[in-house]
Amino acid sequence: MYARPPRYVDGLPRPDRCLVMGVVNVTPDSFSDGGQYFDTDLAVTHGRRLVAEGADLVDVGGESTRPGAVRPSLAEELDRVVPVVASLAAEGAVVSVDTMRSEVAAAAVEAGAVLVNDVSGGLADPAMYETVARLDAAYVLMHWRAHSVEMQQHTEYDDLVSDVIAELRKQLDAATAAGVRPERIVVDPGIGFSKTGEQNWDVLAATERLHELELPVLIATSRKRFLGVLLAAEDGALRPPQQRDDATVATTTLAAAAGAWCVRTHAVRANADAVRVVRRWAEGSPRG
Ligand code: PMM
Repeated sequence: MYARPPRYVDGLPRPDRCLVMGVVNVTPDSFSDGGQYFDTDLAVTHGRRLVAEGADLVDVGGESTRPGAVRPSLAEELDRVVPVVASLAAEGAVVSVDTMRSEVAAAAVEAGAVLVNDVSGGLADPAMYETVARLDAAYVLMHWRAHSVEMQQHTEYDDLVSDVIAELRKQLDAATAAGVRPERIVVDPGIGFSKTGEQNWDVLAATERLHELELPVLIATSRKRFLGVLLAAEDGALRPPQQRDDATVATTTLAAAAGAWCVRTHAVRANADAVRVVRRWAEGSPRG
């Protein structure tokens, strides 16, 4: 049994249970919602609904990171993300920005975001760590090896979980050397990023080992392909993304029980219920 990591991140909600981050993808090609929210007003309405359903944070992203995705330009990403962040933050939502670009991170924080969720963990943009340090924003640092077009060509590991932890540690050292405060950092093993379906399960099974890093852990499995493979039909057809939500609740429950600080999900309500069940279960009965 590993020690529990810190439960709190400076400046973010502290509900004494696993947090739920709701996903607001402002992209035309997101694999999991078919680009349904590629419009500022629709995205804001969706974010509002996620908050009403119990999201502790809403994660606004303008770049699809599904395998094979092509990057939008900086201007396009700014156009997609900043108005949505500004509207939701103005309404009191706790907003994170899902970006690998320091310019987008800075504009989003100026518009009211409090957390920079960088799936590249600082590796895609050499200015990211300095920017996050200057903004003094909270920062999700994810395990990452390459952009989406080629990430599935980088799935070689000597010892999967040890390598993921060692690579995260290297990214962390660089982030803190650039001035990011450790109290502001969350780590994420990057489910689906430079990992095969089987490797995703191996990383999830080792969630507690991530506590070696002594930082809060975020786990994002929602609607991902490896769930579609697990639940494939007899003819081999993958379970479609929109029908992976029940399985996502199961991974949320297990991640929360393994000490995750936060889960990132598309369908919020059921996951918000699940993390409350996990907290109550862990409390046990007063009789002990
Ligand atoms: N996965 C996606 C997007 N953002 N952020 C974090 N921290 N961790 C993830 O695993 C992650 C992420 C891809 O999923 P989506 O396209 O459904 O948003």
